[in-house]
Amino acid sequence: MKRSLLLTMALLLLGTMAFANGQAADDGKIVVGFAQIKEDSPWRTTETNSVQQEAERLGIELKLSVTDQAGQIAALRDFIAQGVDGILLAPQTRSGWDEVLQEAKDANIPVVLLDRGLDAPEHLWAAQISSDFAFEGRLAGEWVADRLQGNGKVVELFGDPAADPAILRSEGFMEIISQYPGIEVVESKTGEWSQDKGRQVVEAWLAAGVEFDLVYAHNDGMALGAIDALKAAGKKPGQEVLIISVDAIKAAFEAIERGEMNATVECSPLLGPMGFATLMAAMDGQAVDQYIITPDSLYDESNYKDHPTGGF
Ligand code: GYE
Repeated sequence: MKRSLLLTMALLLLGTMAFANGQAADDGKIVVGFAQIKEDSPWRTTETNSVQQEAERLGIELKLSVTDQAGQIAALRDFIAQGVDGILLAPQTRSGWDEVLQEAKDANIPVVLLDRGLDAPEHLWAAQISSDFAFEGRLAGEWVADRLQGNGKVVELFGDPAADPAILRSEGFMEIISQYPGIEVVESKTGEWSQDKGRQVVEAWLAAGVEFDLVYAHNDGMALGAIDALKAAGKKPGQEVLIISVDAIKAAFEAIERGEMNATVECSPLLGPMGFATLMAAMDGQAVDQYIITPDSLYDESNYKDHPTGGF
């Protein structure tokens, strides 16, 4: 009797310890939460797949949440309450993260940022794995200056004015374009990273009689929307109006092949392997680089066939 009571107590104590230790009384599997952004963008689906595939390959249990930023903050709190071992976060916008990141830090759960940066202090997150968005913007700017020979009207389809890659892609682009007084950005508006929204914005510009020689879109999805709008208005995208964007998804390469689009700056969504390698090192207490930058190149009509996978 006494012995079995002792045993029960010992088992209960062990169970509590295991829970407090973040293993959530599971079978010892590593558990990782991924707070992904809900967005109408094929790029993002490819990134989610990359994370899921790598979790599967490593035998890690992945808790996936796909929401807007308010939902992402709630998901992070949920992951913390469940005692996950680590967190991957694709922050929708730059601001609003300090409090929840502090909560993760207090719970000893490392957070690795995937594909976007944020403006919370660096000690609150372990690493950021992304492209260099200002560099992408500069690559686009140089291509535009060259193709327009220093003269022309540009419209800009902005990602999300509060999102890190959109802000930096615009800044990098303007850094180059501002050196060319003959190039004017006549309109700039958000297409919310979405093909459908991008189409609507360009339709409205065309309806209002805005004239432009080139569309610079912060992602391929919005560029494809611009192509839809131009075609519907009887214009020839890729010829009468040049189209350049960022991401290098397969559909953009197909549009270049059809002659409807001119260029796209690569931005890899295949961040699963590096994301988990970094997160697991951080979980292990190892020092990791705070910024891990994936290299990008520009693809246009002249070299798109050289891309190793024909787009993402
Ligand atoms: O370019 C875009 C997506 O954060 C780098 O977000 C990412 C961007 C990507 O919606 O297509």
